[in-house]
Amino acid sequence: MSEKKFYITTPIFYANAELHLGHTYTLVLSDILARYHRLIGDRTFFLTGSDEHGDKIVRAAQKEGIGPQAFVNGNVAKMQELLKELGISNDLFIRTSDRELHWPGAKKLWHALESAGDIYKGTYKGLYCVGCEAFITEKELVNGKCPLHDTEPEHIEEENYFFKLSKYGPEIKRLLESGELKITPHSKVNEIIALLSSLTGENSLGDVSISRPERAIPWGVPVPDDPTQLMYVWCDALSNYISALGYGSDNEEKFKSFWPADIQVLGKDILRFHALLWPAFLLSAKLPLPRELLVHGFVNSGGKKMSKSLGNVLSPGEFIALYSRDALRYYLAREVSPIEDWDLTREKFKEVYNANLANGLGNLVSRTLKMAEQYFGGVVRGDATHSPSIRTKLTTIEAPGDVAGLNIPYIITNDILPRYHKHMSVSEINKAADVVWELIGHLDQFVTDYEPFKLVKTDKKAAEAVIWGLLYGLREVGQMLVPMMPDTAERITLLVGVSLVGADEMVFNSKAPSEPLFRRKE
Ligand code: ME8
Repeated sequence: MSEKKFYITTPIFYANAELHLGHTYTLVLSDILARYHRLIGDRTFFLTGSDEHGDKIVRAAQKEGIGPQAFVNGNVAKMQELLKELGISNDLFIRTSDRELHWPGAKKLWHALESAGDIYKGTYKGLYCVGCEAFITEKELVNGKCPLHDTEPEHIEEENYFFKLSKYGPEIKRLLESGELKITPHSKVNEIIALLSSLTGENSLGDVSISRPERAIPWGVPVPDDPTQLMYVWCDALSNYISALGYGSDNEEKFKSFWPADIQVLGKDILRFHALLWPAFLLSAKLPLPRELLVHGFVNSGGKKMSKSLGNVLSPGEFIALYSRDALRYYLAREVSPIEDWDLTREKFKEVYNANLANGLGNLVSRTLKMAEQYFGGVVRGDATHSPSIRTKLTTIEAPGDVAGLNIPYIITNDILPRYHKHMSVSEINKAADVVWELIGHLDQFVTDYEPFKLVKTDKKAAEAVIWGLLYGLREVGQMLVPMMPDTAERITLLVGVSLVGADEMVFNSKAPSEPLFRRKE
């Protein structure tokens, strides 16, 4: 068991509508990594939450004819319900409207920037996209509209507090280039450095407005010592990553023990806030920077980024209801690239489900367990592996051992488990999932090669060895699926069952499933 800590965060999602498959991807990806790190014994803290302030929320609430607090409460309840349905194992759900946990942290960060001499008052004149909750330049517009939200920005002229982002440009560039602030995929580093340069034409940035005048509806964290201004929603929102750990609100025990974040997961739409603004705030406040930003691509729908504003969303609930949460988690873990954009269609989902879950995994589990029950009453002994040819085929089954700190006995020989761990440790969850399905493929091949259903009539001992090998492999599959498909992992582990584990013997006490793990969809 390792002594390491692992702090992982997702962005906090705007509480202006229900979460869709895009957000679901971020959540599932992060959850898989959090569960993996718990599995290998890391002291893990997994944070997600909701971003509840800003114009976007106020306007959406007005449209529904209710106050912003009641409005966000309703949406947050739905978000939390979805997290449960997806099996998200977050340790905390932070809400930016939480005055006890979040506000003190946001204010403490503001004070820290102020003490560093990095905040000054000025007039902001320019364009603002409410969809992005961000100022936007003429250069970024496409046909006069924000390309992400397809809406025209608003002209704004107002008095704001500004933050000296320009002061931190060179240091951020150095941190990005040296990898001290790691961005995955690496290609994003160049993109951010190019952006950094383009903003001023040299290697520094302009300054940014970090407050908005209080409006008719005061909805946001008040700027300390100036009640006429509210913190700009990104300044408020980014501080959630530390306020959630008690920064500013308690004795900061948890903050000291978990910060800096090991991985901050986010979509590429908000990379600039996390790779420029957030590091600059932290540098100004003299706090350590996150170790890694893990940036994933977009889930598209009809060729455009799936988004509430564009109205082209697919709901995760639909897939959970029709298939299961593990089927959805499987798809997100294995069938999409964490880096590239991808498009989801209902047809593709069904095809993959039938091929890899109903047929691939589900079929192997049912077949193996039925044979174990039918031929051996479910009790399959390890000493049956004495049959030399089968033993060779399984290759060198070692005694139960310790792989990468996990007390999981390893079958197979080849490098399945080390490769699985290698991919998981660098967040390549789709490649790690491929390794699991590679093992499933080996086990299928094993059935084809040895035909235990025939062998049992001529050499029962040999058939037992084959089935023993299959159960051993399935146990391994179950272990590797713990982070990705927790329900399925538990089910497989229980069905395979082990009653005795010794140095040279492992006796399975298995039972056949009463119904298929994944029912085929026609
Ligand atoms: O930006 N494809 O919140 P948000 C992939 N509150 N991921 C997607 C996606 C898509 N089509 N749509 C959304 C905010 N996401 C701010 C964040 S953090 C301090 C504040 C995911 O509700 C992706 O992770 O718009 C993206 O970065 C995030 O949801 C944006 O969620």
